[in-house]
Amino acid sequence: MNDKIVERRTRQISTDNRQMWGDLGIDLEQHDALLNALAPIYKELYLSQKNRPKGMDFFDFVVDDIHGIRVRELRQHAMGGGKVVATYCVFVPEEIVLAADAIPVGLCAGTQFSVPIAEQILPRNTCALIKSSFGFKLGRTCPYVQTSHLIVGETTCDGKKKMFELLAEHQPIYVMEVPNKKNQASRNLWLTEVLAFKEVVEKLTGNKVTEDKLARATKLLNDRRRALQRLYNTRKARPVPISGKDALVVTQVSFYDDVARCAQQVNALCDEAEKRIAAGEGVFPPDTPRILISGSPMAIPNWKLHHILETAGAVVVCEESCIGTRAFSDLVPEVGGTVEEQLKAIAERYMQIHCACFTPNAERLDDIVRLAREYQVDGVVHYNLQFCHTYANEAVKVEKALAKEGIPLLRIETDYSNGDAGQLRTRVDAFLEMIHR
Ligand code: BJ8
Repeated sequence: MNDKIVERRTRQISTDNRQMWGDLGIDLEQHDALLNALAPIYKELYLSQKNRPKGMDFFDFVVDDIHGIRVRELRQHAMGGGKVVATYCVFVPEEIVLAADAIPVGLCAGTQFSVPIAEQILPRNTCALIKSSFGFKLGRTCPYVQTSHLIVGETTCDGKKKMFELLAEHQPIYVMEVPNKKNQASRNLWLTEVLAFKEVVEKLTGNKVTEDKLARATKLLNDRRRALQRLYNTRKARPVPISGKDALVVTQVSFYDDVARCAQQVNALCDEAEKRIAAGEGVFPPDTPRILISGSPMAIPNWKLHHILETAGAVVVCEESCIGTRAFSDLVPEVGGTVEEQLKAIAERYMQIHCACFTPNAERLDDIVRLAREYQVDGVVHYNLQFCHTYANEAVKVEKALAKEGIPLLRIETDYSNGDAGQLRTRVDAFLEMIHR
């Protein structure tokens, strides 16, 4: 399997995909370098794991072919007159995009590769997620960005919203205003934003968002959320049937794969994981220290912390993150009714996302404590991207909330580079030793 993947990568780079990437305006030389770097990392971090569920084959294939088939699908959709709408945040209501027959695709970038080019323009003391996203556009190395007709930004944090102003010089951008509070006035503002977004998407696509289409899109996205909820539930078992690294990549893939196909594949993986649980089988011994990671999202291919933890003798059993529980814990009520009634239900659901950009944000603290209990964790690692001030400041409250419950916490602040991997490993080792005592 491992060698086949590397072989396939080489073949793809040299054949038909290059034509497509060239047509999309991709910088082929840089792009080759990116893909050539990714394949051995995946092989080392992922394919070397023991006793992986067979259902991971699909996700291995999707990552192996990360800029291939899925981009081709989006392109075919575009060539048939369809639109592709790219997003950077779980606040953008994908129901509306799908209901207008457009395809939503999550763009959040998780690689150091695109950071240096972004630093030619953005301040270096900007979070890696913002720099990586911006660098992909500037360097023309992401076919998903190149395929999209509209990028939807949001006003969640200052770094992002100012980056979107710069990104708008390169690609059409629409920015949704996400409020900072959760009172009634903020909820009204958000509903107005959701209604306005529907108009924008209808104008872009030339398609009306109807009651039936919106209800169908809601069900489709809920099905994917239900599948991911089911997967995360299997991680509550002891021994755990799937590694944290594998669960993380499944969630990462769900941001850009076809919604229905992804739900189906996640459910197939869950069938297998549940059988493992029934048979008492797991990927790590039952007494392996169990870790909840909480904090900034880990966009693909950001696997650094999971890898360090899982090669240091722990297992990650849950991510309280937007590439984790915040993405799928809440369903949109499938209430039906008029378009306005459905949009109201959609707006309400999105306001339940407890991003650190909100103040106050006590619900996130409650979530972290609840998840720590539900997943029976031995410790929490608070993951903070450097220069992300919202999560860094909120970590103080997370620390207090966990201390009150007697749950050990390790606070990590890092970026996408590997420069601090040794130091992180030392801190993780010390944390795990402390948990063991
Ligand atoms: S809802 S977490 S996906 S904004 S890490 S860019 S906050 S400086 S990613 Fe996020 Fe939406 Fe919130 Fe979720 Fe800014 Fe912080 Fe960087 Fe961040």
